[in-house]
Amino acid sequence: MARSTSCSRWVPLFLLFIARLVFAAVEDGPLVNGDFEKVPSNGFSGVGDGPVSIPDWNTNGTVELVESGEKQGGMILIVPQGVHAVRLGNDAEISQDIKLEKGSIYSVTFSAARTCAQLESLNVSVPPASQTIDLQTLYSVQGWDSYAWAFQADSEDGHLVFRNPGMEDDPTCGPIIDDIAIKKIFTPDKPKDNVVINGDFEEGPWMFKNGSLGVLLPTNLDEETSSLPGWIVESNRAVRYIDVNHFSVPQGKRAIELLSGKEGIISQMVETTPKKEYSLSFSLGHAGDSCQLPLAVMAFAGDQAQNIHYLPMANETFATTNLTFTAKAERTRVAFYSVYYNTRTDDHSSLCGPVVDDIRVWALSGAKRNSSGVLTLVLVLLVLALL
Ligand SMILES: *[C@@H]1O[C@H](CO)[C@@H](O)[C@H](O)[C@H]1NC(C)=O
Ligand SMILES: *[C@@H]1O[C@H](CO)[C@@H](O)[C@H](O)[C@H]1NC(C)=O
Ligand SMILES: *[C@@H]1O[C@H](CO)[C@@H](O)[C@H](O)[C@H]1NC(C)=O
Ligand SMILES: *[C@@H]1O[C@H](CO)[C@@H](O)[C@H](O)[C@H]1NC(C)=O
Ligand SMILES: *[C@@H]1O[C@H](CO)[C@@H](O)[C@H](O)[C@H]1NC(C)=O
Ligand SMILES: *[C@@H]1O[C@H](CO)[C@@H](O)[C@H](O)[C@H]1NC(C)=O
Ligand SMILES: [Ca+2]
Repeated sequence: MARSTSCSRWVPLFLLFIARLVFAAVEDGPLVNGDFEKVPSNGFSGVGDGPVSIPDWNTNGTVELVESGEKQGGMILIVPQGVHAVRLGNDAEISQDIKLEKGSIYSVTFSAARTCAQLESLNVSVPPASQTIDLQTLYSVQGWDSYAWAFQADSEDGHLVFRNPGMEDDPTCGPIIDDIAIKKIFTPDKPKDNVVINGDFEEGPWMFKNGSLGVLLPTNLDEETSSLPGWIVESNRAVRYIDVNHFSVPQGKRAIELLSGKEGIISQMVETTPKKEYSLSFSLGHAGDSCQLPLAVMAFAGDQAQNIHYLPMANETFATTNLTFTAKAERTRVAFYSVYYNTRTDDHSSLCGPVVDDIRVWALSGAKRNSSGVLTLVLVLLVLALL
């Protein structure tokens, strides 16, 4: 009797364990065969001769595995990492099922290269969410870049799809994709004495340890569904998320490098009290990527806009700047863009720019004095009432 009771107590636990096994959401990091290096059933030998089946991926349309060094029409194909990558022909797609936590925000990181010199783009989706990422702008001279796209999981059963929406005359054109990873994004709590969320940029998309180009964050106007929690990229060009392993970062492990002048804007609406005076402070520096000087940002806080130059100093890679503003509303826009359109001194074509990090906004003590004044008044009134 006692035996069966203890047994029946264990059964639900066991079922729960099984359920957890079955519904275990995808882990942060590379997707299964996300680098396309897994050997197909008939080997890599057929690579270059047209469509092959790709382990762990579903395909539709002309999907090819390509090999680094492979030539096509006199052009050497670019493989971002390792030896193999995948190319999507006209209207072709690859997809993979992923288990998700319903309601959570995820960010997908992937590398992409365009092949023929024309408009190329990629439609990345986890239906019903989707975004078309424009591959027209080459941000780095290597010919490929990493991008991040965020979505909110609509159900536990996600279906990640990369589709080439293009319809080119030359069907061998079409983007190359490689190194696909995913990360569940969490929004950090609002810090004390600072109304900026994720102002240190430590929370963001998956980055490969050896991904030396950083990760581009394309336009994203939805602050609820952002690879960079708290922030939106409100311009039509991307900004670059950089890490301390490959770039100079002012604070912690990660920061933002602003690219493309006015065409790369990050912003956040922060909570403020109207008429209160605030200070905005941030670190401004260089990424250590031989970016052509001068470096400067335009910083906005409410109706204040200030052009701030980075002055290279002996052995520092950044300087801390602050400006004060008076809030006009309960939400104040804080935004940054690069004043100049910078490129690297070594190749004169890779885009680069100033680095911003450690962004803080806090109410100045003057305003606190005002509230303590109110407190004193209340105390005086209380004392008077008691008398
Ligand atoms: C492949 O794509 C075509 C055109 O988009 C579509 O009609 C077809 O249903 C797809 N096939 C599969 C197996 O998804
Ligand atoms: C991208 O793909 C999704 C899912 O297939 C589709 O719903 C969406 O309309 C596509 N977007 C564009 C711009 O083609
Ligand atoms: C990057 O790391 C992956 C996995 O850790 C490895 O397979 C790949 O060869 C590395 N690439 C470079 C360029 O170091
Ligand atoms: C910067 O310079 C100062 C004085 O010249 C020196 O004490 C300090 O160690 C240097 N810091 C770094 C990071 O090199
Ligand atoms: C703001 O910067 C000025 C000099 O740039 C400095 O004197 C001042 O202490 C700073 N204020 C705060 C609150 O950091
Ligand atoms: C303090 O309050 C007074 C009256 O409400 C206002 O005029 C003043 O601007 C406030 N000072 C600050 C620093 O907000
Ligand atoms: Ca940081």
